[in-house]
Amino acid sequence: MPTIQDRIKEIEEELHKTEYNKATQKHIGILKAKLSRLELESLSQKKGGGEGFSIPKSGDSTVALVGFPSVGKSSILNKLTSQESKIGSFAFTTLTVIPGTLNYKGAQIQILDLPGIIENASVGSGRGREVLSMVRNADLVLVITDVDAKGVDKIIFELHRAGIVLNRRKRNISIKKSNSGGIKIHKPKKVDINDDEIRSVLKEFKITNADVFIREAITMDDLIDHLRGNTIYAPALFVVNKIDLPHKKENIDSLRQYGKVLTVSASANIGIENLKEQIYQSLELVRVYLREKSGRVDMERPMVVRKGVVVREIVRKISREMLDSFRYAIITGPHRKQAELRVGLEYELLDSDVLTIISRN
Ligand SMILES: Nc1nc2c(ncn2[C@@H]2O[C@H](COP(=O)(O)OP(=O)(O)OP(=O)(O)O)[C@@H](O)[C@H]2O)c(=O)[nH]1
Ligand SMILES: [Mg+2]
Repeated sequence: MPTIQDRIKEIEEELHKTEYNKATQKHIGILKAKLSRLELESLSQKKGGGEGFSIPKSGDSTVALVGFPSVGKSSILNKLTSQESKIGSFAFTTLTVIPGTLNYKGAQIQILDLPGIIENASVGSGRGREVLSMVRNADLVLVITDVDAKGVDKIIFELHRAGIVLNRRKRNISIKKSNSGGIKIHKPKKVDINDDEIRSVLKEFKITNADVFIREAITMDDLIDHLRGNTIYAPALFVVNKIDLPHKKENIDSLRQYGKVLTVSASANIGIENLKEQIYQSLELVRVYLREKSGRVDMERPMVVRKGVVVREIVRKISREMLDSFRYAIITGPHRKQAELRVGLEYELLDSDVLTIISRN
């Protein structure tokens, strides 16, 4: 009997052979759905190994450095932080996760230098599965290559197999299973996959009775990622290191299809400040300053939180009691039109806001 790995390989080969067009869309959808299910099965068969290295999350957010061996991940970590991860001219210099901290604009950003990943990492080559499970906890992924800019498709493939999707957001899909009545599909016109295609993918996930609500334009991949469950959607930057070496511009440009591309040289110290700024911006962090009772504002130590944060989350972080006795908050800040805003718990904060919390008694 063929093993799960054999079947995965077979489907991958067929996918590779099949050209994508409107006529093959359904067929490809079914293949991808099958692949997704087999991968889930193979993950659940393997016990252990997927636990990850035990590095506690620290700081305001976490960034993972992912790439093939020897592209310069450790060199980049060392430039971004004051960490000294070992650098070597041979592959697999880094054998475990080395964390460092980037202090930037008041934020403490944890950077994880991971061992180089290789093909089939997600199915257990090297310590691949552990590396990938660390990536799942990251708020931002930096995919690192050298100036050859090769292999990014393979890295994206391995990440996807491990349930990590880069630079694509979660779509508004919900599926309510029922006991009878077949598949009912509710979707807007702009959805470019037809009911027949949707049904065949659902069938691969053994769903035959359900209400499917699709509320925006989606692709087949979005549907499969939803059905697979447990998918992590992370923003990513593509960093080309060793730009001090001779290189072909078109190789680097070819990476732009995946997302924002940055060129750096860790050893020649090129582009590192820009990389810091881009990391900071991609994390969409917001600094909130607190005005103490005395009226003093501690400009040295802002609270650093994700964009979209509301007053409630800040107050909650300070203390439970503060939340219980909350009356209102006063906001001032450079991005506010009014001099002073009086707001409640559900009000969204902007970068550089100064917050005064008014409590009962
Ligand atoms: N020319 C050049 N060489 C670099 C640069 N950055 C790193 N290197 C060299 O590339 C080699 C690999 O660097 P590492 O930082 O150890 O690479 P890594 O990605 O951490 O490798 P693994 O831990 O094995 O996955 C070393 O010999 C570095 O000196 C760079 O910007 N330019
Ligand atoms: Mg390394």
